Amino acid sequence: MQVNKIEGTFNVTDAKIGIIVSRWNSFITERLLEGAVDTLKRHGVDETHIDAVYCPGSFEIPLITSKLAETGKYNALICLGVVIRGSTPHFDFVAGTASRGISDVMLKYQIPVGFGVLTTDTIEQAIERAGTKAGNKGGEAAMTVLEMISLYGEID
Ligand code: DLZ
Repeated sequence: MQVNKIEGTFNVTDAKIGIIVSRWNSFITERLLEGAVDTLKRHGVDETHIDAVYCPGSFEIPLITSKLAETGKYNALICLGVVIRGSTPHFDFVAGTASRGISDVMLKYQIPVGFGVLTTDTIEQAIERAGTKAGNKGGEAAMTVLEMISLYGEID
């Protein structure tokens, strides 16, 4: 194929990253944070260039993400939370507000935002996605923002 291929790399070592961490289900969100930070460090991001900002629950993630984006200090943001259907009667409101709000911030401020908010039926499924048998979604969100920072820089 003769197309001009434009794609990102994972080589953005000078990046400054803000991570928004929901304290609800914190024993899981802390594992997501470890996964995200570990992935960023493995790809050369200096730990001192990573800020972790804690908010009460996933419902509050969009507001804090928006505030951090507004500062202009970060190359990318990563949102980490856990919303469990079985234990959250208003699952759809919390999960829907978080996902819609996060994507709104991404588009409004033109900044890559990694979506590391788990939405699961059970707590076991959440644990599986936070560093046990289904990988670590915090780490995956970190990989995504590294690629997106690079890709975004390729497009003028
Ligand atoms: C209230 C609540 C409930 C029941 N469940 C969750 C959840 O599973 N995951 C989560 O991140 N947050 C939950 N919250 C808290 C809300 O996100 C929010 O912090 C409160 O409703 C206060 O605005």
